[in-house]
Amino acid sequence: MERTLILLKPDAVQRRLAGDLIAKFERKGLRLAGLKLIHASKSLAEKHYEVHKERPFYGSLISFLTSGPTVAMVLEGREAVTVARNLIGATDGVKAAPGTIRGDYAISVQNNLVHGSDSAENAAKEIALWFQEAELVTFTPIDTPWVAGG
Ligand code: DAT
Ligand code: MG
Repeated sequence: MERTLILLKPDAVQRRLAGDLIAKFERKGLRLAGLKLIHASKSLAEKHYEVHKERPFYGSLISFLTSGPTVAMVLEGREAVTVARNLIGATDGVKAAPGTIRGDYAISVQNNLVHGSDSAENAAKEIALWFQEAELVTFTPIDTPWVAGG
């Protein structure tokens, strides 16, 4: 089973979409392993987006991620990274396919509501950045045989 880090970024919380977006991931069959509301510090945001440090939009991206509370989640399931990225859609809301979160709710590139880890390796790093080990819970939902199949 794989884990991924999902952030419902400040635009999602401000627009009161957090509940709807959590539901989309749950409905697909991913299970929550961690969940909290957190107002990211500058240092946390900078570490999270460190890979984009040299990009022209980096400053604006950090201001955005620190502008209000974020819902941080760890989701678990079969190929959780790929499953979540497919649900989230392309980076630019204009290009994201209808049916995806960004395709249905976003028209911006920066204010695109959700972050999802792009590999299992980056997921492990990002989870360690946003969560303490003690904040993560592993359990087996009772419908697992029905959801995960054979
Ligand atoms: P994603 O969030 O789809 O993984 P990314 O890792 O390439 O996209 O970029 C991280 C975030 O940076 C993205 O969610 C929005 C912002 N961003 C990316 N490209 C941008 C651009 N050309 N202009 C402004 N913001 C951008
Ligand atoms: Mg990315």
